[in-house]
Amino acid sequence: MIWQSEIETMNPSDLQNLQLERLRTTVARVYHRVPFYRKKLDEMGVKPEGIRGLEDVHKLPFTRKSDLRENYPFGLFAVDRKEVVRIHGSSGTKGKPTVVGYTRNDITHWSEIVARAITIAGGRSGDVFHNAYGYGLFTGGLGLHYGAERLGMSVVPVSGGNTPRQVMILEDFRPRGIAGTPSYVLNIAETMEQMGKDPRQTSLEYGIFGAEPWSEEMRKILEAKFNLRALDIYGLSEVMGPGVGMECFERQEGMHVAEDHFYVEVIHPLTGENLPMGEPGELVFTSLTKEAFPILRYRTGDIAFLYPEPCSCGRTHIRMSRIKGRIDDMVIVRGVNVFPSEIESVVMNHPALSPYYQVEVTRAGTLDEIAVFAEVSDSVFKDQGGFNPESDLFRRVRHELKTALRNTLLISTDVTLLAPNTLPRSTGKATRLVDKRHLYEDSGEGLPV
Ligand code: DLL
Repeated sequence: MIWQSEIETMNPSDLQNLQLERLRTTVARVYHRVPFYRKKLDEMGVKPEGIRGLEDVHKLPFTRKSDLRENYPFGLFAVDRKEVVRIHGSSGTKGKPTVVGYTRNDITHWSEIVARAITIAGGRSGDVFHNAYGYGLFTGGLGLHYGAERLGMSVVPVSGGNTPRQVMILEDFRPRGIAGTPSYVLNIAETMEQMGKDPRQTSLEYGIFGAEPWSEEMRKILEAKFNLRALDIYGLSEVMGPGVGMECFERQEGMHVAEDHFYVEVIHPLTGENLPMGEPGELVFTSLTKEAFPILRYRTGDIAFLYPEPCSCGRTHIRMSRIKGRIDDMVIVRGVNVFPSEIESVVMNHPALSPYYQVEVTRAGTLDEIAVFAEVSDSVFKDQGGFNPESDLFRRVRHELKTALRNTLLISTDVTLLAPNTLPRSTGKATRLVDKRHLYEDSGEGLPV
């Protein structure tokens, strides 16, 4: 079955008409059912009837993560709680999670969107599909699961963790496709290597990787290690979950937004103004079909741009670039903006390093400082007969990494090399940035308080 190819190749004016009709329904829905939105729209003098063209989206208020927190848990739901058949939440590293709900129709739509996304990535009905995204409040596991089932795949719901067992299942069930965070799937490859197995010998042909920023260098490493094609999937619980954007197998450059269900904008993160195509800024989404948790102009905090030109794959849905990072993860070092993904590219390009790194941000007085921790590769470690940070080779590698980071990021960083297997391995979203700035805040001395 080819998934809804008419929708994906719809001509742009028909697509815009469909979006407008759905936008009007969504605005009316939130106006009449969600007091939070009614109050906001009234304050701004916007009535649902005032939405006449797609450009009127700019009249609508933004929604922020703090709005979800303030209405925790169910305050932004647009249906009676009894119509909600599923509840998910964001990872919620800071305090309570942000909670979202789905009606039966929402789950049907989401499953179809994900089925389409898996197809875009090269998946087919009948494939065995190894789903290593975490199952639970996180949308990754169940989101991919329902989509894969909808497509008619044999889904293996392994979730994240217990990696040696994952290796056994990969070998025995012979899946064509795998889904998981790129950092966790890399961890599976490393575990296979430690078990004396070659990840290139698995049956995998494509990987659906997302839920965290990952670089082109990480893509090359995953593709080489498993001999598969690695494709980027984007999504967030507040807007739906995985499947909001999906990179196509054919072009592998930019993610097609499921535009029949989501309206995408890119804005300047400080002024809130809309930016032209091609210019990076903060992604903003409005849901067009959701019933339980419709959302207007959600500020994602994710940085990307929209491609102005159509895709050679033939799909007309707009492409967003891969995510450079989250605004919250951006560090400003002596006036230069730095994202961990830029550091990832440099570390992964160095032949003597393994693809594991962590970035620590500290504060000296009023200035932020970055320290990069990276592991040397197994082969370098073995060649040197162990880990001696003062050996000529390790000194040279450290110097080269420092220079490459300075040339790319235009700032100087502290670099520490580590023995293989020192940094924590991820089973879900990797922690790339360890922010210790709060420890330095009130001292005024640049020393931890
Ligand atoms: O991470 C949904 C998801 C599951 C996407 C599985 C893809 C695959 P949340 O836990 O709500 O939802 O986190 C959403 O993760 O705002 C981004 O910052 C980040 N993120 C998601 N996909 C990507 C990606 C899921 N492909 C937050 N590249 C988002 C970079 C991503 N960052």
